[in-house]
Amino acid sequence: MDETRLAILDRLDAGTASGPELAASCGVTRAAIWKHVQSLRDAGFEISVDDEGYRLVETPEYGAAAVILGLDAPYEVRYVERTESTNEVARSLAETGADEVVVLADTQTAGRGRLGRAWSSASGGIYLSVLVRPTLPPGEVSVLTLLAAVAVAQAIEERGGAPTIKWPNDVRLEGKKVSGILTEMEGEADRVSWVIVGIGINANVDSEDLPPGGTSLRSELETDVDRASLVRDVLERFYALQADPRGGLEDWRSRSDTIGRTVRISTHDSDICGEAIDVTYPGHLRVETDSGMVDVHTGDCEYLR
Ligand code: BT5
Repeated sequence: MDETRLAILDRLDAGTASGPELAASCGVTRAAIWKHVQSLRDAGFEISVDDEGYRLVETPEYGAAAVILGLDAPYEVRYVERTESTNEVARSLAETGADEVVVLADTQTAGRGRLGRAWSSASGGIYLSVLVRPTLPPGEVSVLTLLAAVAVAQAIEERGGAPTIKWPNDVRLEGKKVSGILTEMEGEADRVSWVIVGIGINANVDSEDLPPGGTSLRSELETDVDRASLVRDVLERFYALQADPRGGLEDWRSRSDTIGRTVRISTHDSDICGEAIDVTYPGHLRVETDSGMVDVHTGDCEYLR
């Protein structure tokens, strides 16, 4: 959002302010303030004006403006009410050279899971894709999936839930999937060009409308969540966790419901069965099998016990 508009919102968030006061603090004319206030109204902010000045009456419930207000991470946020897949929108932005952009949607018409699977994306959920250009080597990009899962889990904890994480990408409540992550990347053998971390969270949707094994925050917390605040929280945590990915892995381990389980991991060419012992950097599952220790890079994990 335009810097002046953000400054006006910040100031009005603290209380009523007169036109001259806003003009002085933003370094623009009163006429310019008036124009910015009109644009903010167009973006969904209800701003009243009387003898004392401008007053912020209501902020939009959801969308870019609602998320960006008070966001403590350097992302640009773009909102589309409805799109095929936020990962696809982010991909087109990546191709134009964009960086640190978040694409957010209220609903997706062709939401994607891994390996071409579908992601159910009813209105009321959270569907976002973070486009980043990390300095990580390509082989370490998978850690971003784990950090995103930690960010989502921590944000749910903040709202009273007790989530666990199933390797590699499921955040669960009561053993049911409440969030999934799809990380896509482009680069060369030794250099990452861009990474898109797509995060779906079943927020204010009914669990009956989800595929079997899924649940929602509405169903588990028995209340609707403020989606804008939840998105902000996830983005801030995801950004902060990237400063210390190995430390983030520790946060992942402490929430894991995979470590210690007997698992079957289906990879593209084989099934690996054994006991999940640990997750090692950048996110490989270490499995003790009958024929020795195996570090699995990716696959679908099924709990046998
Ligand atoms: C995932 O795949 O869990 C990754 C989901 C990523 C979704 C986000 S939304 C924003 C961004 N844009 C996109 O288009 N995608 C990303 P996977 O591990 O393959 O799990 C997919 C499986 O989970 C499906 O085959 C279903 O069984 C189940 N599933 C589908 N939709 C679900 C939902 N909303 N909640 C819980 N489970 C679901």
